[in-house]
Amino acid sequence: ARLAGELHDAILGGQLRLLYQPVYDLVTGRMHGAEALVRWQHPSRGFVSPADFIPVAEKSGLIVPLGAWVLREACSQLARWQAALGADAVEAINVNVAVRQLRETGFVDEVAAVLSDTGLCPANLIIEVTESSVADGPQVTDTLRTLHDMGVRLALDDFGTGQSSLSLLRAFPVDVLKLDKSFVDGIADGADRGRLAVAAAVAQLVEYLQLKAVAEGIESEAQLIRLRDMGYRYGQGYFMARPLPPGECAELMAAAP
Ligand code: G
Ligand code: G
Ligand code: MN
Ligand code: NA
Repeated sequence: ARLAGELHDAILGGQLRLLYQPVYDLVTGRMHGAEALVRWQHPSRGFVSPADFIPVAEKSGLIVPLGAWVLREACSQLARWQAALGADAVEAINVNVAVRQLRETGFVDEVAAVLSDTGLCPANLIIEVTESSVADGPQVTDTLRTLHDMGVRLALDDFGTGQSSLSLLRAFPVDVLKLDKSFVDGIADGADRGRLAVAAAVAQLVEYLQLKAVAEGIESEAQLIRLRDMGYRYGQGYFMARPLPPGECAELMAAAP
């Protein structure tokens, strides 16, 4: 409760920051986009990890104003990058959206307003949702369909870890599958045939369904090569880049091949 109160002040008081982790095209080596990841610089507690405060924000409902701030700030940042470096320098911004936000009746209007205010094309925005939020119910499914029909792209985050991955793909207009890091770990040593099989099956599924595949949490060149050979066109991970402040991210964009 204490943390929730402080989080409320943090949202209003400008203690939140966004870092951006590049998403690379593994074939061309170009930066395709970046995922916005929120950070909280607390005045006395110091750095508070999103792994600690996002669950608090979800429980208290503060995720709604917090998420609204993240969405607007991330889209504004992409618009600034495109204005400074050209629209070809970076195509997409990935924003994590919690199920509580998707349940709000005003969410679609909020997205439309942010796109209009920032001048972004809907396809520039990739909304990341988890499998459990997609399975929340008809209202959330409706919201996701409306966003997809507007041209906003939808990514299923942490893919492969949920319960009902395959049936979800038929019920919901997904554009991007993000293979969870747990399947990427150890993929180059062939440590675990089960995880390897999931990674390969997801790559095939993406090809059949004509989606985009992003492999998350790539930490070595051997993993990158293995995943690219499996058919993963896009990847993210510490091997390429950590989550970065916007200026450092822009330097990597400007230095693109
Ligand atoms: O950046 P890091 O790996 O520490 O993030 C930890 C968790 O917090 C991840 O599950 C990530 O998806 C989540 N997260 C980070 N930023 C946001 C955000 O802006 N909104 C939501 N809903 N989750 C976020
Ligand atoms: O749940 P979601 O996939 O949105 O969370 C992404 C989280 O993974 C972020 O907290 C980010 O900091 C973290 N992350 C990104 N790349 C790597 C990586 O290569 N290794 C590890 N350990 N974590 C990563
Ligand atoms: Mn994510
Ligand atoms: Na993930």
